[in-house]
Amino acid sequence: MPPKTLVPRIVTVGCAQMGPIARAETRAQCVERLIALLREAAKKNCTLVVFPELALTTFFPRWFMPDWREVDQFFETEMPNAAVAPLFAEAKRLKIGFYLGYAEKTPEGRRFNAAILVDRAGEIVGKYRKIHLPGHAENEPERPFQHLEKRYFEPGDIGFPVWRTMGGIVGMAICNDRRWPETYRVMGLKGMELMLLGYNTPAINGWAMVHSAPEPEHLRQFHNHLVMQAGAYQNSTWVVAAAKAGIEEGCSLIGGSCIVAPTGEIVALTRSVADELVVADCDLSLCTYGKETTFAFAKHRRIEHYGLIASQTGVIEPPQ
Ligand code: CDT
Repeated sequence: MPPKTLVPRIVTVGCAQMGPIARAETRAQCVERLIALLREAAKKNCTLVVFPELALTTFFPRWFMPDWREVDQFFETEMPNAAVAPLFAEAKRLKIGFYLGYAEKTPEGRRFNAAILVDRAGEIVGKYRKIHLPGHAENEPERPFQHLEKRYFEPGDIGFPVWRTMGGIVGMAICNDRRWPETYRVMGLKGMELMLLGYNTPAINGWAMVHSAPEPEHLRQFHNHLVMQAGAYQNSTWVVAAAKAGIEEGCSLIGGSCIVAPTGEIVALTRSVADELVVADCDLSLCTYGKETTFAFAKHRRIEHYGLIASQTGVIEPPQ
């Protein structure tokens, strides 16, 4: 039998890292920066651009704010809204789809760390709400800075959907989600070919500082890439991850935004901790090899032994 030829399915994706956003920076200023990245992406023939987590504001969970009215200034109550309308309009004009992370407050007053997927016609085709919220819920003044995502957001309530759009099967995740193999596997089981993700990762772990167990900065970057390369390989999917990077309000955020191929190899990587676009021609047909061989789930998974993963949260050690 002659070998089957895989027909290339190329999506040219831009990974749009942002440098720091100051607390005083307005939505309009952020949107101007996003539009500049989008225009650069258009010149490089991108049809899809990934922006960071919470791309419209500074990473506000670093501060304890007892007044919820102050907190709410960082949230969007509708999407799109007047502030982001120019981004939607420019993306539609350029026929570029995009992923955008932002803080969402629902009409019922619920708060989520969210991302939307907008197609090349400017329509919102998907929404994701961050499931794995890191950090803590109470003020911990001994830390050099707070990480209060557990205070300001509820865990996402819409699971890990995927969408058939822009030529492939696309999933979304946000920052800490990338550290959990379950994130990739749930979407991998839905045939995901392209995972889009934004992140804000402090270069130091506040808890580690307090507990005299500082984690060297190079390990923060190593783990950033390690988890995404593993997730991409083990699920034979592309992963596109855009950071917010640099010194933001005195807090250093790692860069290292990247595009990872289904082989687990990084094929594009930012060099700066500023606004920077990197691009890759992501051939979605390259997902087929892993999905039909080593990670042909239907052939090789042994779910009769995996029950614990979805029935037990923490560790239960065997008796002494
Ligand atoms: N934004 C976000 O999820 N950041 C976390 C920081 C973990 S350290 C408390 C991350 O996983 O990168």
